[in-house]
Amino acid sequence: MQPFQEAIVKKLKEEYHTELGKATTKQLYNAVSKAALETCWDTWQKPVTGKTACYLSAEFLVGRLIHSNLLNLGLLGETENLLKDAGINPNVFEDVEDDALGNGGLGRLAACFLDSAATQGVPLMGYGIRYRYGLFKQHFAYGCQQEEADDWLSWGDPWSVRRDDEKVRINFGDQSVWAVPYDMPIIGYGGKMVNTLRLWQAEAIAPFDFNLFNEQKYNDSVQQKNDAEAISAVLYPNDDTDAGKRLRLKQQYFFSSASLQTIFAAYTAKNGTDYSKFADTYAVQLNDTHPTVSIPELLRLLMTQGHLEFEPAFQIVQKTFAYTNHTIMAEALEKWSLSLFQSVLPEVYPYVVLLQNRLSNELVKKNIAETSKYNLIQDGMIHMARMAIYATHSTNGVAKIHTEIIKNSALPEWYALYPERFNNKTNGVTQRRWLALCNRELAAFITDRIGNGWITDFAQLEKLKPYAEDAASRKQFLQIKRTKKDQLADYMYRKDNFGLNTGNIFDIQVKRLHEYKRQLLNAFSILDIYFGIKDGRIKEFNPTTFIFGAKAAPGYYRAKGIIKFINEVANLVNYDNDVNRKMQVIFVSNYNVSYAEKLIPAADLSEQISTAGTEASGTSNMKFMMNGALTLGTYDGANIEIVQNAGEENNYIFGARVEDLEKIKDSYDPKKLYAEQPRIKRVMDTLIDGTLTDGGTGWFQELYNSILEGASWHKPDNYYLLLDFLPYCDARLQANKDYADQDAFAKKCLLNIAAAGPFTSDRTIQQYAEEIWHV
Ligand code: OAK
Repeated sequence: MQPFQEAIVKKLKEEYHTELGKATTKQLYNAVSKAALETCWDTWQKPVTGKTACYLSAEFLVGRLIHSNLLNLGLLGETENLLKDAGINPNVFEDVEDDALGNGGLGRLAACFLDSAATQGVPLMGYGIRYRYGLFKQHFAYGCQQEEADDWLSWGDPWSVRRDDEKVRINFGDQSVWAVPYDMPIIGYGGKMVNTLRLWQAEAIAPFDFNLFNEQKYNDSVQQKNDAEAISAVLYPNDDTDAGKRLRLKQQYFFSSASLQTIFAAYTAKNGTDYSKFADTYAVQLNDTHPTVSIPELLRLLMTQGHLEFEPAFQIVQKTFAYTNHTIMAEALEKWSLSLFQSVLPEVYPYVVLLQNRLSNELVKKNIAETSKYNLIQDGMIHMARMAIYATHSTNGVAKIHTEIIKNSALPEWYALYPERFNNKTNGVTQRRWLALCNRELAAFITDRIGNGWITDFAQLEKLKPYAEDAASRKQFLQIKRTKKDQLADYMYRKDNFGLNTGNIFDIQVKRLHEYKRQLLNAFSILDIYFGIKDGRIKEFNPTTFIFGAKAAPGYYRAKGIIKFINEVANLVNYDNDVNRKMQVIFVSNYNVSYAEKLIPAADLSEQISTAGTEASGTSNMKFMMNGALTLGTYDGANIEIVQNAGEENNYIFGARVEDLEKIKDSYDPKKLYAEQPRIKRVMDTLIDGTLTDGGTGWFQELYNSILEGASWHKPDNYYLLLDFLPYCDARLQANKDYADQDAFAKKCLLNIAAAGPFTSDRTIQQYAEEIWHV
């Protein structure tokens, strides 16, 4: 046995009094994880020298850690061999639930960044919240989403180390709590660097009141404990929108203050009260506006504990912080009511006023009289994005088009004021998880041809380009795709009890459910194909499985209606013997990181169909690309950069562009399209003519109205589904037709993989490190 294998056996014996053949999955998981953690403990504990970057984020969607950590430590093979030799399925850990401490794109990006930084030797610390319950688990009842708590701790938490000695006190207007850190190792590939993700847990200062207990006031006796623990109890399930709730503001201040207090104390312990080097010691990146209250918090620390005047404190703050914007959706630009902010954070509010005063002076000096779009405090609200732009040295978007939209249409007044602050950092994803780990067959295929340097230097993928011309490589690629479809079929059968037709084209849209992402457009187009096949309008059609995966925010009425609609479309299609040899529609339940790791490698077509100008970047588009799926998408977010690099001719781009929408937005009339295009009318009418049923809820009628009539808060068809409908159907049918020549299709796939080099988060992190953090 290898030393690591022995260490696992020893752990099982010492911690659980058991052995390999007898241990439960949970025991195995904990023993392997703890043994692995010990192998990198010393590296982890080495103090960081030089400047440290800190990534503050309300979400870190790390996904299951055991496989990625073993891969990065070079221990995956040994572990799997040990399991196999003991007669244990090496996939046992697939039953271990994900820790889902994030909603979607923003949280998963944070996790990719941590992996990339540790791999490239960038000292990057993550700071966030240790939610007791992560994103809800989803299942369907009669096609409707039902939510259930995500009790991720039931599997144990072997990758975290509780640090009682580093807890800090957090003061709100109406309560004080402890923030207790749980540290997780972030192991770089090769194990040379181990960074830290520190997640804060809220706990009561005095967990129990004995006097109240003696008076038999049992609920009151634990009131303080419950109120404290509520702060880190649950992840808000809203993606891209903000609820504006008191507890949410408490969460934000809770982890922001805990993180800044720690950073501030560490600096002071090392350098005393000379704060002139603070911004050369720490760079702090704000992952969207959720941690923006860190700005007045650092001002407060510098001025009260550091005894600085406001102006020098402001200079340090501005040099330290940088801000990333992840959406231009108006409803996601965070605002807090002044009265709420003052009551929750009375000690912080004065520093917001100081910031506002400084801004006001500056606007006067610059002769800007119209200040309503700049004021941090305006009409009884505090505008967090404005604060984040004003008090930092860098504001970045996450794809080229997104950054341009920020500068020219979302926040042009700020761009006019500080053009030098705005910059782009196109997102990326880690190829360790999203290729090496989730698609080992394709990884081996690539390594066989160009060596394994791509694992840490993704630009090397370019060397794969000549193999697109190689018939044997194309054939082998297609075989791998088929293997991944078969593996997905097994997994899906276990999770959802669906039987997949693995000979079909796999056309996949997986992402949070949102109107702007247009899952409804996808469903409409599926119905159009369905009717087309039934009516004989579509004669040749390569059998296709259409797969959806998406969670809707529990309070998002329309999104839930769209889920129900797609499930009804699935029933219609799958039970219709006229078409179900040609098409299959599937909505997987509880789509999450682990499901994504199975779905993405099996895809032929990657659905990226958001309305132009709405998806800031998208990151699944990159994961699909590196797994050899072709993008069927709009000119939006990072799709643009993807197809520019891989060749538009090797992907399927359709629909109105931002410039087109700009021109027609005032005259757009979806009713006209509905009246003039029978195919549009036909699919729209399924919402109201009884073809499909919403169970008497009124959901479908409301969706129908939202498109043709609009609503009090938006114009009809504000995401232009009907405008893009026919071009989308055309592009989709073209892709379907092209698939008939599988060899030619495989060539396009290989060209996409070979062009995926820029979309690694290693590149993104390098750019943040060089251009923003200077580490
Ligand atoms: C979530 C909450 C508030 C604001 C933004 C988000 C979010 O997840 N945005 C997403 O961020 C991803 C990473 O940058 C992008 O790829 C997505 O396009 C964007 O919607």
